[in-house]
Amino acid sequence: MRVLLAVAPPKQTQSKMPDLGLGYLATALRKSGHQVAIYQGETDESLDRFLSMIREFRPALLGLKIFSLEVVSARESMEAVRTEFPDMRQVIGGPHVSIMQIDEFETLFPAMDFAIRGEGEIPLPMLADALDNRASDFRHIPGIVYRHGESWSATPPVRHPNLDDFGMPAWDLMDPRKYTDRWFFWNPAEVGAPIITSRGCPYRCSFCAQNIVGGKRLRQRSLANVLDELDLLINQFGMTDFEIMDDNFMMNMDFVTGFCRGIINRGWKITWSCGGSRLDNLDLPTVRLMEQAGCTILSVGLESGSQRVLDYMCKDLRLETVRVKTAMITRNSSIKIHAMFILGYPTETRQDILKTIAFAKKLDIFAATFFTFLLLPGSPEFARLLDRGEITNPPFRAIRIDSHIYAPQGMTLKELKRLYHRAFLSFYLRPHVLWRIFRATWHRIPVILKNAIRKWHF
Ligand code: B12
Ligand code: SF4
Repeated sequence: MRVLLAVAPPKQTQSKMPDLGLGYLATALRKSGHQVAIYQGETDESLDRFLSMIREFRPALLGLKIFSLEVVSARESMEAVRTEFPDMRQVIGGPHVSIMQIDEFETLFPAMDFAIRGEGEIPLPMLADALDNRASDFRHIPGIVYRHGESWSATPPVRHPNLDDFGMPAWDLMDPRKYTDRWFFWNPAEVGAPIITSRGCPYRCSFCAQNIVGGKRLRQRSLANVLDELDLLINQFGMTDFEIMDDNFMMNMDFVTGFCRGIINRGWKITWSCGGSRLDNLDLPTVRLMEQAGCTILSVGLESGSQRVLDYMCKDLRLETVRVKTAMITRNSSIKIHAMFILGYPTETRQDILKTIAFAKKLDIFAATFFTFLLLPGSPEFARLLDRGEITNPPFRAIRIDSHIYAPQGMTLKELKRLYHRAFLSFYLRPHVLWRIFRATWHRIPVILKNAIRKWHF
């Protein structure tokens, strides 16, 4: 059967890189003999363009990936598809779908036929096979939500223990050379490919929904399997830069050292950055090895400069550890640290936020990004606020990647926004910081401008 896997044309957010989840699903579907295309809308792409892609490819099944930020655009796209192609079956999946309760499906996504919660590599091909065979019983498919008479039924999701069995994402369907809008804008490489070496994370940070999506147990791909994927991306697509998208790449240090040695031993002249990592386990010899293997950027969630708030977040992190590890990396290597902080977390006071800003400025780091707490379902904190009656339904229409929608009790949104702007301005408007950012980015200015003009134009 022909299956189109897509992220609905996002009006709010942007997919800046090939979507690994869709790539893995495409591989799984192909293994079962299905024909697959991937459509990844960008902010500048409209519903019309999405519909014309569907007209052209004529899928029998449309699979949509939904983040909480994209609930509204996904619903609108699904309704438009239902109107124009009433016979096309629609299945939804992805982070938001994985955390939905069964009674929410009908109201949030009335145009859907099926949903799959959790990992889709096993259930999605089973669903496509069942539809090919005109089956009407879906009980054998794990993680599926399907209509059963007048109501919806669901089966429990699965997490497959051996990630190597999934093979590699279908790179031929999402050529990484076409994605020039880098996540780290100061990244020296013009293009790069994301890879994910593990799924799951045993930590329990209260703002994070990953435990529900990837699970609490770390599942690691084998080193050979990961290095084979790098080999393919280097030799078939000419990639020389990679973004590791694991939740927590530094969890299994044996894997990290094996990964670095694998790169060095093969003589690959590549660079790579790490999208999510904790620094707790990192020591100096490993930092040096990582630098030698091409690591350029480490992005770390430091979240707060107040130990009380870190503890409230269940971050399991000491401020002293952060100071020591960031200094160790910056003083002994060329690896740039990008730190992420959350401002306006529940229970936070103005003093806590000021502590975070001061802490960020004192650290030995290259860049910082400040977010205000984004109310996204799936995290323990979201559930806690609902329980306490502090929030009601998620304000999906209001949520944007850069929106400020929640302020802790005792603080107004206006005040929080002021502190947010102050955080950025006081961090970046320092001569030595401006100079080092300029030095790292000047050669990318044409690409940054080109991307900005393209977005502004649409
Ligand atoms: C890499 C990553 C990113 C990347 C790339 C995102 C992308 N295009 O996939 C970037 C950096 C762009 C990003 C951005 C953001 N992310 Co992010 N991201 C991740 C991360 C760490 C890994 C994603 C990944 O590759 N997983 C591995 C693949 C294999 O899994 P997957 O993509 O989820 O796909 C599987 C299933 O979901 C399912 N599936 C997926 N799609 C479909 C479709 C169908 C039809 C079916 C049947 C099944 C199915 O099957 C797939 C294969 O198993 C996850 C954490 C996690 N472990 O999932 C957070 C995560 C997905 N991100 C999250 C968030 C909050 C964000 C941001 C809002 C952060 C921010 N404030 O900027 C933005 C918004 C993104 C957006 N478009 O809206 C949350 C999502 C919470 C939610 N309720 O939606 C997560 C869960 C982490 C968290 N903190 O809780 N992210
Ligand atoms: S924020 Fe990072 S360390 Fe914490 S639970 Fe989520 S993935 Fe794990």
